[in-house]
Amino acid sequence: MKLSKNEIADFNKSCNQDYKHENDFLRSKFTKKGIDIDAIIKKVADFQVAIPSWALGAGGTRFGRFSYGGEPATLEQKLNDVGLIHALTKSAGTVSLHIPWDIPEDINAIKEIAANHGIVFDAMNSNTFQDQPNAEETYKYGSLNSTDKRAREYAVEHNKEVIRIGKALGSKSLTVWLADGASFPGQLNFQTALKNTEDSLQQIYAAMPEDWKLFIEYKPYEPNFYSTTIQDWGTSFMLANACGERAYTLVDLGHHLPNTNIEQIVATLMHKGKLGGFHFNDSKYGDDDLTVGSIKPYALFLIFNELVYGMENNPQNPYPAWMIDASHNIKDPLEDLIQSLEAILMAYAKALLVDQKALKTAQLENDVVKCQEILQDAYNTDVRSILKAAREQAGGAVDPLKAYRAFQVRQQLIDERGLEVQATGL
Ligand code: PSV
Ligand code: MN
Ligand code: MN
Repeated sequence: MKLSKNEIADFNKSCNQDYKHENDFLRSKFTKKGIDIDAIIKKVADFQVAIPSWALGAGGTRFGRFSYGGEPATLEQKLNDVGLIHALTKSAGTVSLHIPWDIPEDINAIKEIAANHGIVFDAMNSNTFQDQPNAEETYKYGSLNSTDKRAREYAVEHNKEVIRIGKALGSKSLTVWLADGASFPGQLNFQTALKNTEDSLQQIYAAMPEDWKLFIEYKPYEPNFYSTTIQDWGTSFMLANACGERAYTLVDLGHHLPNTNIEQIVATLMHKGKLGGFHFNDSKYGDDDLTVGSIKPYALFLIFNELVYGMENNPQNPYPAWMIDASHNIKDPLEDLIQSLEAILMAYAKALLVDQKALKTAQLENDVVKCQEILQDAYNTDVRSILKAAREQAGGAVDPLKAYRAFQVRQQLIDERGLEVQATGL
């Protein structure tokens, strides 16, 4: 199914228009501080977040998986689902594929489907954390860090294949996340594992086209529970430096030990020009991959405050690649992704409302109370009217979740695809 512009425009007419008055109020309030609400509406409308192909079906835990029905079984169907989200929100104009789950049979046909939905291909993801059917080498004891040279070569070759597919699709970056590590003390020689990972990443980097970027993702634990070879931002940063200028660190919100100050990591990386990519999700305990903003929205705002500062003040840092890396066990995945996009844009809009001039003055005066007031004045502003105006201007739905339900999207997908299909993915 596809949602047309006219259907969405008609839906918008039926929506409550109060948000326009709310924006008038915000204009009068923030203009006094020199903050331009219309410029913020435009920035919010322009902000695009990649949807990962693996988040479109119901995820699961190791205890079970509960299908949602109408899930996409093929890459074509996954692109159609991203197209639906994009039509409604106008902020999901990119997709991130995972190889080999998403190997395109006909590259041109896939490109055409994406183009019809106004979607481009963001970072490609390689998968060396699972053995595929008929695999010649096993990743049971690691991939890029394996003690077995053939397994390392096999994993490097897989990444080269992902680059080849990505190049044909028009992608410009590769994200490497490794499960490599050890489950028990003594299993790995840490230094050898790190050296092998560095050598392998350098080979992958050398195979990338000159206009590509390499994103190195870190994570402290899971699936290995004693050590992970790329455990933290420092290790990722070091490896990125060892690869070269176009290698960067990728921050995934769920990949930190409890209470880590992620906003400070963001600031440090942007200062050094090395924040390449960002995966959004939320968590209470570990890498929970919950809906963005569902647990710690203030932390998300503080992170966005640093991202906005970095985007405005750090020309040495490239514009980061944004992606939602979430998993949906009991919610309709498309509804969950719409909620995530809303949370991301709210945090972004609030960060754009921070009175940077006043904050700088208060910081110089060491007026700690005022600093907090300035941040919380922005955070406590209801910005939903800004998001509505941004979507309306871009041709999306004023209220995408309401529209999704009004158009009975899930039921139509179930009618088209059936109840039992299962998407490939995490
Ligand atoms: C595993 O933790 C993970 O969620 C990483 O965050 C990757 O980005 C994703 O899987 C896909 O490989
Ligand atoms: Mn991730
Ligand atoms: Mn993860």
